[in-house]
Amino acid sequence: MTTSFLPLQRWVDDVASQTNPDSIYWCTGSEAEYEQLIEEMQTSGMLSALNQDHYPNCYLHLSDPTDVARVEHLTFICTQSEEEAGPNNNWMSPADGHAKIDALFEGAMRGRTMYVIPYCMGPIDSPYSRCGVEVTDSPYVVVNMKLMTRMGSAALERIERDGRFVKGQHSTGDLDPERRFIMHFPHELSIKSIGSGYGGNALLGKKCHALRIASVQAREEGWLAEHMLIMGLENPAGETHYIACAFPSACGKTNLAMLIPPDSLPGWKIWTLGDDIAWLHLDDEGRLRAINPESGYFGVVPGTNAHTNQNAFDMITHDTIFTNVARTADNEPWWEGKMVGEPAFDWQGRDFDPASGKAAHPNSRFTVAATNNPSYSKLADAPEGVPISAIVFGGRRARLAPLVYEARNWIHGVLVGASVGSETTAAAIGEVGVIRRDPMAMKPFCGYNFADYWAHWLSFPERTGKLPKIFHVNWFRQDEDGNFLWPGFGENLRVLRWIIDRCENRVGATETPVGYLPNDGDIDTSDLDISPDTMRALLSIDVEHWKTENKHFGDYLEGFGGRVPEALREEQQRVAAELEQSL
Ligand code: OXD
Ligand code: MN
Repeated sequence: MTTSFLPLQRWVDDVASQTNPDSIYWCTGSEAEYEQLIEEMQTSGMLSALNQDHYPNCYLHLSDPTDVARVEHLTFICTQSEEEAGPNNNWMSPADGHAKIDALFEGAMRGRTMYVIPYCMGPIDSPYSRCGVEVTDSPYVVVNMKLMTRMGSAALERIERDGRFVKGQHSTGDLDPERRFIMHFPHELSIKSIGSGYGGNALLGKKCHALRIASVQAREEGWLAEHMLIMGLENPAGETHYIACAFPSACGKTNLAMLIPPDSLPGWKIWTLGDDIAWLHLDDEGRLRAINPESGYFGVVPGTNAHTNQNAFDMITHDTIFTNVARTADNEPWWEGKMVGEPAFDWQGRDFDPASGKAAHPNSRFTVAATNNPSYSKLADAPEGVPISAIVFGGRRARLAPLVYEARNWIHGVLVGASVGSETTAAAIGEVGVIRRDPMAMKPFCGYNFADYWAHWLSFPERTGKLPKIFHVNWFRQDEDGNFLWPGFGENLRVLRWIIDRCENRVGATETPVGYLPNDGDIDTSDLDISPDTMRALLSIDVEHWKTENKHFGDYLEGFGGRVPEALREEQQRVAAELEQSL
């Protein structure tokens, strides 16, 4: 297969003459192709089969030990002016970016096959979907892209029809962290990534295209590309509400998206549309609708068990690619928090020795098609997406944020989203457990200046009066001894239920300077071992702490200079003044 679409053919030829692969293979996306690649990778040692009796069609890939997470310090946005990329991004000029990375691509695919992967982010027949083509020398990338996106012939046909696509050029290079870069050229609709085979750096449809490049396109075209899960909540009367939730990496988005209702909430059902990315558009009636551009999950494995996420636990027992997990003596995948079995070999393939650290890498992953998920919603394939009733922000905050609160209006909601902060996790290289600011959970993923991004968010009320309400949740609040106050997981549905009740005006709330809080008793705690005092602690606001936080956020805004939208500054100052008065 090649293409009749000349700009694509020319680009593929150009990449080939720069990188010198031994051969070029155009991916069709067929099952036979997937099986063939899996076979070849087992022969080359890139994959090994796991216990096929208990984990049919499951395979393990162990990556280079220096290549286990996204590398934000090596990720660049290349635009003419540095201001356009903003203080939230690493910047390089397009000329410098191309020159630096092109030198590394010279001859990089020698001795390898170059795979051409046409893919479509979103349902093939959706007007909201966008296509791309990734060329890569990694068969691991091809099989992951097959699980994560709609890739192959149908995507190529759409590209030939649309006449446009995002160009993604990837090579694992020599995996030397000194020669690793992920560069984005938003105005050329292109991405170049070299030196890493790891998920977010190498599966270019995901963070690079569906967030960094798409966020720029979304601003130009009037929509939003967000780091959000999409889920449907069906109540016992059969009404379904859809919500989109943004949390920083590894804060439980996958678990929330697949939540299993607790026994105490009979008749409720949860439907998963996506666990990581949402593209949000206004429809003809002015309602915000969401599609998930992906069609699979690249989830964090450690901590997945029958209690935390039964759906994920079941879904990864077949047709799954594991990366950097440990293995048991009978060749089953194993990870910390699995609760069954024990490790015999660690994530580097060595005999497991607790003295050498964890058995599975903390950022080990599963890649699996979304249709494997028992709570998969067929509407994930609906070209028109689903209407969104609420947007929910959240983070890991031991002390500050209450279990849930509602923003007063859209502008306040933008402030709530912009001030999201969270303790860092293993999803990116760097220190774990320190608080970092992660506006809208997009710090690593917004392809342009945050100040312009907030202005874009703030422009939505000019276009419609039907925007969803905005909320903030915190499942991670702790007491003085570091114990979590809220049980989390399935019980989070109790909080989501309050959110839906607020959207339907079925329940009141208490107004505070930081937003609306649930009234005593409005979050159903029946059958939960949680005292009224603990509930009060979970919903309390420490005014002094909030004043400090608000001030820090004001200082943070200063870093964006005169570009910060006035409405956002005013909102931050309004909250500051009200906190002052509330003493
Ligand atoms: C992810 C991330 O992999 O956010 O989804 O790091
Ligand atoms: Mn993510």
